[in-house]
Amino acid sequence: MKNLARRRLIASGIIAAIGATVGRSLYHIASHNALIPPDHGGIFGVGETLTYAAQRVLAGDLSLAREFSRGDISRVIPVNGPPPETERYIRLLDGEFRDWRLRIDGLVARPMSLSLADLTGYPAHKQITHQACEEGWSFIAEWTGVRLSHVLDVVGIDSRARYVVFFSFDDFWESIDMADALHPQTFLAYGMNGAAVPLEHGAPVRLRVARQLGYKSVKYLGRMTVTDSIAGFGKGVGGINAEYGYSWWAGI
Ligand SMILES: Nc1nc2c(c(=O)[nH]1)N[C@H]1C(S)=C(S)[C@@H](COP(=O)(O)O)O[C@H]1N2
Ligand SMILES: [Mo]
Repeated sequence: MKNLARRRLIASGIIAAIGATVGRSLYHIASHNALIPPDHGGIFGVGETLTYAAQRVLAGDLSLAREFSRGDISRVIPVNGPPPETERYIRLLDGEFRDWRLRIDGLVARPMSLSLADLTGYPAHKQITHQACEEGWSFIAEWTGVRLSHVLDVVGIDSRARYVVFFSFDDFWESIDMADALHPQTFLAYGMNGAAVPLEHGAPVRLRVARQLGYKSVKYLGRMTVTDSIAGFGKGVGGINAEYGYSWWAGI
């Protein structure tokens, strides 16, 4: 009896503490734990911060996106936009991407330019995940690639690192925080459904961020940089999509 009563008291105390924390000062926690998203200043600013901070505090960094089986792979796969039309990209394509390199710089111990052979030489992983576009369509595909966390280990990230920013050959760019960058389902994908990533899906290498909407999965990667602040990139809101008013943190 006594024990049960005490346990109840402890439990209600904990619940009250959680309630007070979530209700009164999630914003406070957010600002003290680097949980303010880069697009917090816009009209949805407070909402963006609360969504992002609540997700990071309550769900943790390691929640997994659902993985599917081969039988679930979509037969029709939509494409978003044409491949890059720049001279540089067309030259790389003509050379079957032999001269393609992924440049990695910023807050890293060893800046590098990795070739496709470098990437395919690292431990390969597969995932069958769902990719959803903010416009309403989606598909399930099997992706093969190297975990971004492995590549970040190779280059050696600085303790000040807070974001990884990705740049493509078509002037598309996006960034993710370290929780997503180091997440086991965040991939640099060079294979799709058992073949090389098709041209229109981001050849030769695209990012896959399984826990966020499709627009975070940057295609036609050319460079990534590790940084402690994205204030200096574009309009400072963390990506081309956030510049157009979409959420920087696009968790699903
Ligand atoms: N470089 C680049 N990456 C991009 C895009 C783009 O236009 N350029 N579109 C994004 C959007 S809005 C979506 S929904 C997905 C679509 O991926 P898919 O074309 O393989 O279906 O890619 C994302 N990555
Ligand atoms: Mo999209």
